[in-house]
Amino acid sequence: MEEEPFEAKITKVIISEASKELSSASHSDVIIVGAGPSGLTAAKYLAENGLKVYVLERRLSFGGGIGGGGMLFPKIVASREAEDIVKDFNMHYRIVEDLIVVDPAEFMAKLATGAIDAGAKIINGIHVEDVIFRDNPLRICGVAAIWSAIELSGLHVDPLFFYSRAVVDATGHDAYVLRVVEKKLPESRIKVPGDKPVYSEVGDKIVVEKTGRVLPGLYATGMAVAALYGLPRMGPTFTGMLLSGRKVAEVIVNDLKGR
Ligand code: 48H
Repeated sequence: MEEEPFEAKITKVIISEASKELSSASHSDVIIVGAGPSGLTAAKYLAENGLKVYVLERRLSFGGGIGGGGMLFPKIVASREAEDIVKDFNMHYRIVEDLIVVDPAEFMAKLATGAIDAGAKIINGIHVEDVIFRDNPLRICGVAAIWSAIELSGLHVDPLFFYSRAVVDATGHDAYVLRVVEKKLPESRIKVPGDKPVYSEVGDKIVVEKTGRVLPGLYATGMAVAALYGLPRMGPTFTGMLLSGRKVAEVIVNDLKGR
């Protein structure tokens, strides 16, 4: 037989390696939905604790709302309470008027690198459309997902399943996973009123206080928490997102390692 053509090898390696990866993702410890600041922060701290973590992100990039800075002005700010997290991710930063200032490109890149280096896997182009549940007692044990391209095409294609011990809604203002549970599992009694108008200091603090388990197996972090509890927005300050991501990781580690 003739030597394998280079093009055939490219295709074969991509498909077989991606299949291995997706097969492995079919059963994990934690599925994080959304690769924004809270999801990526959670991913790093979870993976550092030895958990098998996948981040499923519907876009072909990561960072969620980071890239836009404030009204597209390319700087990210956070309060100094988050300085240890910024240091954990090896970000370059300046302190201006007691605020941490980071470039959005570095903020996104370092959050993703920190998560990846800790062992978490980020898979882009996957849209999470549903959850997997068990009843008596009610618990969430994974997600159903589809390629984002299929979702955008409007084709009726059944999803595949990613079973996990914990699912984290890190989808930001959309609170996509929580809204699915609100709509399709009324016995969960989850209501998602959406976030309140801006009150930055308060919003940044309560979002962290309220971060944690929503149902057995289901957790929320970042702006999804604000949407769930009707908390004030904080605008382009990322303190709450970083602290919320770290907190949800602590809660999950405690829950999963305790079992
Ligand atoms: C797969 C999905 C799905 C889905 C959405 O919006 P994000 O940046 O989320 P957070 O909560 O980490 O950060 C919020 C922050 O960016 C922000 O907007 C702030 C602080 N606003 C304050 C204010 O006052 O406005 O990222 C969420 C990610 C995005 O990348 C989405 O593409 C992704 O989740 N996503 N991925 N399946 N169904 N839904």
